[in-house]
Amino acid sequence: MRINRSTFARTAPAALGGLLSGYAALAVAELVSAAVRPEAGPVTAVGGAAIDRTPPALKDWAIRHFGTDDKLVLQLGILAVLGLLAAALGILALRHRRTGAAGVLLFGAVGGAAALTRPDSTGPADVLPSLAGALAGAGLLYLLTGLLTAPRTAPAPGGGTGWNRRGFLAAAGAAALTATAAGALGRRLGASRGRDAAATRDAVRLPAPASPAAPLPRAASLRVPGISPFTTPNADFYRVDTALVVPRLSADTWRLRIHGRGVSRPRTYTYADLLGRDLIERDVTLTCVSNEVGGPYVGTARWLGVPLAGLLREAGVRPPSEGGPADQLVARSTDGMTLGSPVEEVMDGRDALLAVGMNGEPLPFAHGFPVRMLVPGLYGYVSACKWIQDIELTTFDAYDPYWVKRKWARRAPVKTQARIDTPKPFARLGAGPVTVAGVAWAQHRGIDRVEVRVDEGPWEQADLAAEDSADTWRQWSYPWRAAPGGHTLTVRATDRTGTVQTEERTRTVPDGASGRHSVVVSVD
Ligand SMILES: Nc1nc2c(c(=O)[nH]1)N[C@H]1C(S)=C(S)[C@@H](COP(=O)(O)O)O[C@H]1N2
Ligand SMILES: [Mo]
Repeated sequence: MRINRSTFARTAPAALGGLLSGYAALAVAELVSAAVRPEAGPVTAVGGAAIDRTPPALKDWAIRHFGTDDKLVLQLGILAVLGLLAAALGILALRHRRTGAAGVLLFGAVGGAAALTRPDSTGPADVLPSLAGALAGAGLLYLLTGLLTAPRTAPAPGGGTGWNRRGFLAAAGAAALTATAAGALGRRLGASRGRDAAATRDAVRLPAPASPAAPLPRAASLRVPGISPFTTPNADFYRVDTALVVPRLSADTWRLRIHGRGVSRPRTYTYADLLGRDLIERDVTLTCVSNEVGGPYVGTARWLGVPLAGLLREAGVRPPSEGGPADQLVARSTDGMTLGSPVEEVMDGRDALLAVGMNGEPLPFAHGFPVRMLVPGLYGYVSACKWIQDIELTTFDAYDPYWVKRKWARRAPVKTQARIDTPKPFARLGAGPVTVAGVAWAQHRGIDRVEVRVDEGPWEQADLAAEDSADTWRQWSYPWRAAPGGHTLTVRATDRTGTVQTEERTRTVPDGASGRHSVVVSVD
C-alpha cells in the first residue's frame, strides 16, 4: 500500500511538471514569435495547418455552429490536447527522463514544420518560435523530473525513497513565474507591432469619390423593430476567413501585382497609387457561400474603391468575350489564401472593386486592410479577397484556388434568398397585428417580389422597401393578423430575371444553400 501511495504521490506532481513544461514552451514560443512573426507561433501555425486540412463539411459545420468563434474553439481545442499530452509526457518522464524531454522536442518539431509549410511562411526563421519553446520546455521537464526522482538528502521516515518535494516546488514555482513573464512580454511586443500597422491605418485620409454612391433612398429603410438595418455597421459585419491571427498590414509597404496570361503590361501598385486614382463609392451586399438558409453571413456596406476592370484594361487584359486568353482571375492574399473569379463577370460592367473604404472609414483590419476585392453578385469565396497582394490572370482549367481544392464550386453566383428577421424563431406573440419583416437579396439581378405564407395558406405579397441598387439587399415587411395557435411563417423572393426562389433544399457545399426560410411561432 505504501509503495502505491508514494507512486501516486509522484504521479500528480509529474503531470504538473509536464503541464508546466508545456506552458513554458508555449510562453517562450509566444515571446520569440513576437520578435519573428506572430503567425509563426506554434499554436497559430498548427491551427492554420489544421484549418487547411479540415474536410469542407466539418469546416462548414464549424462556421455554422461557432461562427466567428470557430477559431477560438479550435485554439482552445489545440490547447486542451496539448495540455493532456504534456501531462502524459510528465508522467512518462518519471520513468524515462530523456524520452519525456525528447517528446517535448518532437512537439516543437511539429510546430516548426507547420510554421515552415504555411503559405505565408517567410523563411527558415519561422521555425525559431517552436524551436526555442521546445528547448525551454524539454529542459524544464528534464530538470523537474530530476527533482522528482532524486532521493531526499535525509532518509524518509520508515525508509523508502522519497523525493525532493521542496526543491521541486521551488523550481516549479520559479518556472511558472518566468514563463508567465515571458508570455506577457511576448504579448506586449506583439501588440506594439500591431500598433505600428494601426498607425498607418489611422494616418489614412480617404479621398472623396469621383463617383459617389447615390444617397440612400429614405424609403429603403423600413421602420420595423428587429429588422436588419439597411447598412450593416462595420462592427456587426460578419467575418469569415481562415486567418487565426488577423493580418495587420502596413499601408506604407503594401503592394499589389497584376500579372499572368494576356497581361501585356504587368503592373505593381502601391496604396498611394490606388488612392490617387478616381475612386467610386457603391453600396454592395456581400454574402458567404457558407450561409445557411436564414443564416447571418450576409451584410451590406458602402464601399469605396478603384474599379478593377479599369486596372485590368490598363494592364492589357481583355475578357474572354473579346478573345482574351484568361477566363479566371486568381487573387492571392498575404496569408496565402487564393480566390478565383471569372474574368468575364469582373469586366462585364458591374462595379467590381479593389475596395479601400468601408462605411466611411479605411477597411477594418478584419475586413482586409489595406485593400480587398469585391465583385457584386458573386459569393465572397470567389470574389472578395481580403489582404490582397497579387492578381494573376489564368484559366479555370489551369488552376484551382483554395476552396475549389476543397470541393467548393469553381463558379458561384449568389443564389436568390429571403430571410425573416422578425419575429424570431419560437417567439410567443399576442394575437392581432404582427409585422413580419426581413431582407431579401439577389445581387446584381435585383429583387422584384417577396411573398409570405402562413402555414399552408396562399402566398401573400409582402411590401418591399425602395430598391437602393440591384447589388444590394431589399428590406420587406408583411402585416399579419395573428390568430391563436402555432404557426409557420415562410418567405420566398423572386429576382428580376423572374426566377422564384426555389423550394428545393440544398446544403451550402458546393455552391450555396437553397430553400426557403421559415420560422415557427406561437400566438396566445
Ligand atoms: N484572405 C482571405 N480573404 C477572404 C477569405 C479568407 O479566408 N481569406 N474568405 C472569403 C470569404 S469565404 C468571404 S464570405 C468573405 C467575407 O468577408 P468579410 O469577412 O469581410 O465579411 O471574404 C473572403 N475573402
Ligand atoms: Mo464565404
